Amino acid sequence: MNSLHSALALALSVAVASPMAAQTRSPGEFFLGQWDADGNDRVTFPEARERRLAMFDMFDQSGDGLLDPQELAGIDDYRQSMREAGFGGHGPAANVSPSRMLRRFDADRDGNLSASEFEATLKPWFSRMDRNGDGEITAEDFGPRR
Ligand SMILES: [Ca+2]
Ligand SMILES: [Ca+2]
Ligand SMILES: [Ca+2]
Repeated sequence: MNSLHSALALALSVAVASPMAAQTRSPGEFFLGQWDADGNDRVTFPEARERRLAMFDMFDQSGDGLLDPQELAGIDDYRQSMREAGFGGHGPAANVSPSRMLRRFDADRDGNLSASEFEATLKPWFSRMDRNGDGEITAEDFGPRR
């Protein structure tokens, strides 16, 4: 049992346990539940960074400190399973395929994403999620665009 599979199992068990709840919750609640480490209803940049680096470890199955295309595809599968479970595309790299991630973020062009290359994906993602630009992701950043 590796950590990726336990994450998948967790995602699926959550989906089975509460298929309706995911639909009726307020926008962003699931996201905040996942990313808000200290539970103050706001996801700060350091919180997002910490979780993203934990994700890196989770998906680095070979433990060599690099995400190869196959491991990146694991992220894609994970995201897909979350989407099928009704949780939308708020994963680590919503709507970015492994090859696109590599094209965009593989700074040294070795065909793998290192932790620092992976971390570089955080900033554009965070600012996209932080719609009102106050530097934190809160419930206000979800829901209909104004
Ligand atoms: Ca927080
Ligand atoms: Ca690289
Ligand atoms: Ca915000």
